[in-house]
Amino acid sequence: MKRIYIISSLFIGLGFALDLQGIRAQEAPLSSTIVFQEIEGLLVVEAEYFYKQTHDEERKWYVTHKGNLPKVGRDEDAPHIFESSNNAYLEVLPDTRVTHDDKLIHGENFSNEPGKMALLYYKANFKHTGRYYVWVRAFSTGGEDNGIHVGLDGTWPASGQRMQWCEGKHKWHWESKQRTEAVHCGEPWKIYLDIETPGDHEIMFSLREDGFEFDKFILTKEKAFVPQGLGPKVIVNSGKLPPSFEKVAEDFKPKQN
Ligand SMILES: [Ca+2]
Ligand SMILES: [Ca+2]
Ligand SMILES: [Ca+2]
Repeated sequence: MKRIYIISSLFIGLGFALDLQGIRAQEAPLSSTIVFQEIEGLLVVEAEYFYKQTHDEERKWYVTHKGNLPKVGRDEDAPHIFESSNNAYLEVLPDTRVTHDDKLIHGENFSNEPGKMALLYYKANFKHTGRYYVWVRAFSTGGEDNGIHVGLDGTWPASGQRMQWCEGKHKWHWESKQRTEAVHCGEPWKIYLDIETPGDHEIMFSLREDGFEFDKFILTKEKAFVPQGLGPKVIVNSGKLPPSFEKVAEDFKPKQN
């Protein structure tokens, strides 16, 4: 009897400690088996369906949806589940550089170099080769949560570095611009990946600024295409797309505890 008591209190204590540290939110990838499918020059992927994450010691991507609200250190803005595609998104946390006054620490809350911190991996199958422009749907509330890098098959080409958002603050917003010396807010048609062979490829993203909120991305061969609203529908090649997450109202606030 005593042993049962000790074991059960151990579990309760452990559960409490895990919850306090927000480890509950560090869930495994929602699906490790999905391969997304490019159709007619368009690939559409929900950010939350990455299959792997690495280099996550300093910063890590957390899935946010109604049933999973990560608490992992500093994060000053409210969840933005409302009007996110699939009612879920990723945020790279903690977010210790919120404004320009917070210290910029390379390798901790910022990485101008791609492929160094908080790497996300997605599997995709392509029927068509060529140049694909990358668009990402992001939610930015400040000037220090609006940059990311994109890569392909273990490489980080110059055309995938420093994706930048300036417009569309405080709402989900599609963008495809590269921050350059000349234009800090980013230049269009400079963010692209060249798919040289048909078949399976790996699309990757890595941290540039902490607190970045990442809903969905597309790759499109059509230069003039601008995704609107929630963006096009996701198509999978293999694996099963889980059911959508629960919708929330515009005034949704997490419970205080
Ligand atoms: Ca945040
Ligand atoms: Ca930040
Ligand atoms: Ca999403």
